[in-house]
Amino acid sequence: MPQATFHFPRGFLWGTATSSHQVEGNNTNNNWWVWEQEGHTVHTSGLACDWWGGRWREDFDRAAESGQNAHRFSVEWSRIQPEPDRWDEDALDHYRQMVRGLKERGLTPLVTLHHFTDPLWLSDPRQGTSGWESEEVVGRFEKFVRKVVEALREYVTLWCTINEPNIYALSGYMTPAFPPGKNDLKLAMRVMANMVRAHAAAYRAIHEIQPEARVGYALHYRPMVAARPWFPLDLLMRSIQYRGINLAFPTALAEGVMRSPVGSVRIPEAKGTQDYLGLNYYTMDTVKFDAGNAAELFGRRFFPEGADLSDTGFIANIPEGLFDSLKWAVRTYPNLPILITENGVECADDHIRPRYLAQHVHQVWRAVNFNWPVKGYFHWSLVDNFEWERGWTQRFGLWELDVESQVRRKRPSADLYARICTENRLSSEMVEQYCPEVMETLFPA
Ligand code: IFM
Repeated sequence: MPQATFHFPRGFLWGTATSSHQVEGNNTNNNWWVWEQEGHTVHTSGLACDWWGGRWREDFDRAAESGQNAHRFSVEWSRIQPEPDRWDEDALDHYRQMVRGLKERGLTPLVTLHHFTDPLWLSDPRQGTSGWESEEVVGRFEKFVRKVVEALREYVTLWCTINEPNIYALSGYMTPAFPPGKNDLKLAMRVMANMVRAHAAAYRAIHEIQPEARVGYALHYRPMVAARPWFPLDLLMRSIQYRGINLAFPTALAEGVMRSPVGSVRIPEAKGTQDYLGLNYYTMDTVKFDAGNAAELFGRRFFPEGADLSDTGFIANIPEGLFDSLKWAVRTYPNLPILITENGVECADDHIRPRYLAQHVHQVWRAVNFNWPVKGYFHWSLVDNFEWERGWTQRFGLWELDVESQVRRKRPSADLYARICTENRLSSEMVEQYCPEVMETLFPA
């Protein structure tokens, strides 16, 4: 068997990512809590991973003991600003303890300021409203961001303004998966435009308070290929879906113009408002023309036959897609540092995760070897957490969670990731031990 090692540069960030609503529990004052109580999700979030009850400590211990040197988590707007004119200083103090807790354990905090959830005073599913439909949200978000940055600036310099604005807008306004459950492409694009404006305002506000800050957002990027590359309608559908899902937000930051299938919006203040690109990559789609699928603009996205699928078929293990995503990022924003802010797979018995992890880390290494400025990798996720409309049916954790008892159990891939993080490399010996089935692919004889 060939012996080889893929080394990473010194100072590379190795971490995991989480979000407030998915791990904290009892977030009763936000739009997702109401959405869950109304029966739109498979399960309810309940106590989640009980981080609000203090279990973040033991999970941060797990992250630190397994060699991670960074952690991405989000603060919950509805806790910090429970009403438009009231700040909860205890909640801010709780987050201060968390970021201090990360620092004490040697982990660099990456703090996300918006990760899908809104306070009820801003967005209320009972009334079918979301404050992101109105431009007023820009000033409101900026005010919230200023408060958080002032409170945490002693410990945090790495900020992510908004997580997956494309998914927030499309899942809430094209499919009924997210609140407010509307189906209106124009409104989706208005929401996205307001997210671009809010991001730009937050970017400036953070730099004003903390000039040394590094500010970005996390884009859910989905590479796509046409099912039949010789068939013009498949190519057209691929292009519409690809641009609609992936490009609206990034073009706004690159050019100051948000381009979408329903027109362009000039947002000049957004141009250049990122110090790094956060990339969330999970999988890649094949796209076909489908005359019967008007809901998705006559395109159908699917995985190729025989794909290496996750438990519920939500993700196909296509590591080359991560390399393609990084190539797109480097071409779109030459020289801009890139963080892989999420990457992972749902698998309860861990049969796929070790190979998914090794194969994706290998693609990151390839990118680093082209001298592309990839500075870190955050695996989704540290511990099983609440997966939105899919409830607890999908298990993304390096640690398994028994939701009832709150007991955590380490999965084998946690040990593999610990080796990668601790040694700052991926070796043939690790692959041989944890996922020998991909030995030949990663280390061909
Ligand atoms: O759990 C989510 C996360 O909140 C956003 N990105 C995708 C993850 C897996 O579905």
